[in-house]
Amino acid sequence: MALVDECIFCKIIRGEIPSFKVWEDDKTFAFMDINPVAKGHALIVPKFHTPNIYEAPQEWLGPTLGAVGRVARAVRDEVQPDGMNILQANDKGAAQSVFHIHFHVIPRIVDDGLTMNWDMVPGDMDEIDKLAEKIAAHTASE
Ligand code: DGP
Repeated sequence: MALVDECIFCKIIRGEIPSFKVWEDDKTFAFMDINPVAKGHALIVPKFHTPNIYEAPQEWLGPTLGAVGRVARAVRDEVQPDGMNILQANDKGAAQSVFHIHFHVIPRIVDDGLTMNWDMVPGDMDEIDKLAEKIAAHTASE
């Protein structure tokens, strides 16, 4: 594992900051976004600190995308949305706010009006906690 001290997602991976974890293996970690843009919004990160897609080593991207698929299927099964976007932002022009590469799993509903950028509004933590448990059960049973 190659994590750094000052990164918020590295702290989450190390368990220094709490998170609603839905998946973890030796190379990847997934947790609910605490500012969800949709019910079931989750984040998947490698256990390797790298800021973006340009710098991410290939050997970390493969396992991370594998975990993205696993979590996406789990969120789909639990939330049953009309569709799903996988989003990954690079640099400020793309509204990246945390500089540890991460993939958003964003469930979509027809005509939900979501756009590529969104306001950071904290979700209902009890609701996120309960949903995380259900999604984690799906990811574990794959
Ligand atoms: P981006 O803008 O693509 O860099 O997305 C960063 C996301 O990370 C954003 O949707 C909010 C989320 N986020 C920021 N801080 C925390 C945190 O401490 N915990 C969790 N679970 N999510 C966070």
